[in-house]
Amino acid sequence: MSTAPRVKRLRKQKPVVNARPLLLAAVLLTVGVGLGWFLLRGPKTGTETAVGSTTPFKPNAQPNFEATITNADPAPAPPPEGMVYIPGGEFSMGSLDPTVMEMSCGGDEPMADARPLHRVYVNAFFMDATEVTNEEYERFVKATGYVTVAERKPTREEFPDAPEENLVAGSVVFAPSAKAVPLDNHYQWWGYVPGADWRHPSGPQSDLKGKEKSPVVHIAYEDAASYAAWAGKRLPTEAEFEFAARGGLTGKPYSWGDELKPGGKWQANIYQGKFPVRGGDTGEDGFKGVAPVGQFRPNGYGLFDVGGNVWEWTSDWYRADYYSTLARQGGVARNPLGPSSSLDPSEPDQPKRVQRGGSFLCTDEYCTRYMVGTRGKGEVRSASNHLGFRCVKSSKGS
Ligand SMILES: [Ca+2]
Ligand SMILES: [Ca+2]
Repeated sequence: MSTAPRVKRLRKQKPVVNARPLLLAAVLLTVGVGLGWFLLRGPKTGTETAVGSTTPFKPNAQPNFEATITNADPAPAPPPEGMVYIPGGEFSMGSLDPTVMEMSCGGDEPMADARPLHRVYVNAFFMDATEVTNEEYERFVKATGYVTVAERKPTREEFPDAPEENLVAGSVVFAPSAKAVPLDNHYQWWGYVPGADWRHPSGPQSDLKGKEKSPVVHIAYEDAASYAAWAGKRLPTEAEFEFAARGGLTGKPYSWGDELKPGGKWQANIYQGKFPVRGGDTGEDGFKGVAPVGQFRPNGYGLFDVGGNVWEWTSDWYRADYYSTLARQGGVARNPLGPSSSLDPSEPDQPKRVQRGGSFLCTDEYCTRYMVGTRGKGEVRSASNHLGFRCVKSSKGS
């Protein structure tokens, strides 16, 4: 699943829908959302490899999960409203290869960027129990007058080569195909829609009536970070997100345990049915498309929707080799903040940050990134209708 970044199309295609150039582009199929922006802008010079080398880490044997060691300290204070206490501790971060685990519903992606498993420690913190909702984001916008990236007209400076008619504010929206298509080109089911933004999640004719408790979407990285700063919070690091999402469990494939559908009951808002065909989403889990937050059982820390519903931004830059770098260093990585720069080998010119959790479009037929140790990524100026966020707050200040 993934979204397309906004840029790609701007440059080369005639505008049909175009736009912000498509900013969208997408990025690998997995990602949450993608990039586009840089395409429009033109490649950056030199995507550095500030963290580690790009040489794959090849230990003699892949490490397996070791026990999660949860800090025993009690919460220093009652959690702020809407947040839960995450005690912190040490855990094995990442994912085994689901394609060789004899697991059903693991999909056909090896998830190489989520290995090797490595030990990580994170301090205690507070985390929003749910994804940030439309009504919460509206309070921020009313208080500050903030305008999201999707609502801004792309500038000639950003996209010097784009046709003028493509420089239109908008965002990427899932557009189901008329019939079954090969799952090898996400442009078949993502389109850049002028006028799509957080207030108009499906396009200019849509609105937020009845969606007050649904997660806000069409949120680029800076839109999420700006909200967090206003709220006196911050975005989670990737390590914080995964520690929290695991809910105190050790090495489980899902934030709720071992099985995708224990007792025949869906545990998250993902996608059932033929993907990405129009009318293909059967909504067997109770929801076709996005769901209001908090509709499924929370994990062990009281967090809702850390798998599924909408993808969520983290503050880490994305590098496919970051886990290898940490593993090479050995020991326990303490409160890792991610690499100092981004490098996705498949789209090296696009600055991307890590996204987590998968969305209502994830399915074991195509993208299983609702699995708790797996990773997504997205170009920082791109958004879509399945990308949102939640915030954290350090338990002692910061
Ligand atoms: Ca669903
Ligand atoms: Ca989510």
